[in-house]
Amino acid sequence: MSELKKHRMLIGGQWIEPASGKWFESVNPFTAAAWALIPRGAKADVDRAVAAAYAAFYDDAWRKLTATARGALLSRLADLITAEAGKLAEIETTDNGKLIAEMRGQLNYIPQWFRYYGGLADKIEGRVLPIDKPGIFNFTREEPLGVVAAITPWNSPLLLATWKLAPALAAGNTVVWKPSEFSSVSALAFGELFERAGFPPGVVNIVTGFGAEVGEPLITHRDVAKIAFTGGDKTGEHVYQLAARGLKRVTLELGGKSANIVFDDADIEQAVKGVVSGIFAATGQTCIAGSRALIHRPILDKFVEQLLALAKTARMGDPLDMGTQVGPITTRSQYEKVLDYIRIAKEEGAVCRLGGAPAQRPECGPGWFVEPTIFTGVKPDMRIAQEEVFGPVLSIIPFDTEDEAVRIANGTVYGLAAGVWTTSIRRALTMSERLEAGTIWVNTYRAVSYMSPFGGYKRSGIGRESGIDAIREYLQTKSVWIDIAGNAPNPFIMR
Ligand code: TXE
Repeated sequence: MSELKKHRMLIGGQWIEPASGKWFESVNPFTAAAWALIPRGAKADVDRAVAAAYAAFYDDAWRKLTATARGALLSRLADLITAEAGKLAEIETTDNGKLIAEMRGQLNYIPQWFRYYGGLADKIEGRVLPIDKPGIFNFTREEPLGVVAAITPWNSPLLLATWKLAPALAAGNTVVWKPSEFSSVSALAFGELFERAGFPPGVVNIVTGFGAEVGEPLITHRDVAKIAFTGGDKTGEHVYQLAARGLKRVTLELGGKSANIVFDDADIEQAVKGVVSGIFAATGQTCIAGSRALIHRPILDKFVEQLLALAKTARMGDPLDMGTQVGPITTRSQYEKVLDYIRIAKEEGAVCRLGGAPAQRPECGPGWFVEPTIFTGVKPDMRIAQEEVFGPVLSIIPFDTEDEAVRIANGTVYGLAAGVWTTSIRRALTMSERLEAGTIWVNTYRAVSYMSPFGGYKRSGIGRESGIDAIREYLQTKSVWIDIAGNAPNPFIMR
């Protein structure tokens, strides 16, 4: 344990040790061995970080920066991330076991968010309103909120943090970021780049540690104005309740049980690839996992046969190897949760057609691997078809009509995304209207962009990330009234 690197947290521009004097291990999911020591933050560290962020918010070094200069900082940060992308991707893979091929792709793409919101920083405009009161000039200003708490998960650690940090900073807020306890090393390496880009001290602070010890004091801190959270829906509900006590602004990006719907007129080969990518890419550990494949009954047998054939070819193994297609599960508890759901599905009567057990392949070593798993005979109301597994487990559900497909797809508490595979333009449009989800993909799956809004319907979340409008989640509107007539009307009645 003593050979592992002891990391420090970023507070007020200083790299500091935790007040508790305690660290915890971050475990590499491929080797199942500890590889880094993470500072175990607590309330005292949160108080310091929020004080630093609060002071930075009111400090001229940040507040008096022109919006254009603020944008330039974000753009400089984007250049630094580009230069460090390879190194950061390797850290992420070591920390969370996601494929290096995917993490490199994310790291190379992340700078676009900072460039996009950097460009937007000096286009945040108020309006002059043609007010109905004579002698009044009325205009609006769009102002930052103050200190934003960003709480992020382990599955795409830097990408999901970027979705919060880029608009929050472009809008002129300051940030205290609590990364997941399972993926803190990349966050701390990322933190160095803010310093190097020239952000004033205290504008971005990072406190590592656990949800109850760091997350809760952060959410409930009086000087935190807004919470931007990505995680599971149960934690999200708890975060929402805590934030409500302080009447804080909240955006939540939570999980899903997304349906990938294949009609009999679809290009089957493409649809098979789309369904595989929807559930087995990222080992199913993604909020947008297409964990339910809804298949039109006329093509059911043919589709399942082709799907099994492709899924069987998935190469498992070291996530740092560019040729690996399915990596380990990130945490031991998540590994156990996935195996638990496989057991539940079998008990519920679903038929396991592929996988359904821990991987015993030599190339998987001691890591937490679960075989790509496919169930048929799944009924829409089974737990395996209703609850988020967050692993490589696919439920196949047949349907006969468009109405039935819509009913099944919309029949969960979630609404993050849905996929539709069809060559009919009418079907593509009607399904995209009828499906209750924040993102609809037609003849593609798992596409995201800094330009396009992302977020959930129903229990999948509140608010949107990415795209122009997402910056409004980090702004508040002020209405300014100026009397230009110079004659006060009756002071005893409302003007
Ligand atoms: O997530 P948590 P976990 C889903 C997925 C997964 C389940 C549990 O189904 O199996 O959630 O995963 C912080 N106050 N998703 O336990 O708990 C925590 O430290 C404040 C979907 O890893 O939601 C971490 O930084 N913060 C998802 C963050 O919340 C708290 C991504 C997320 O952790 C806290 C991850 C508390 N009381 C999991 N408790 C997605 N939408 O992509 C925890 N945290």
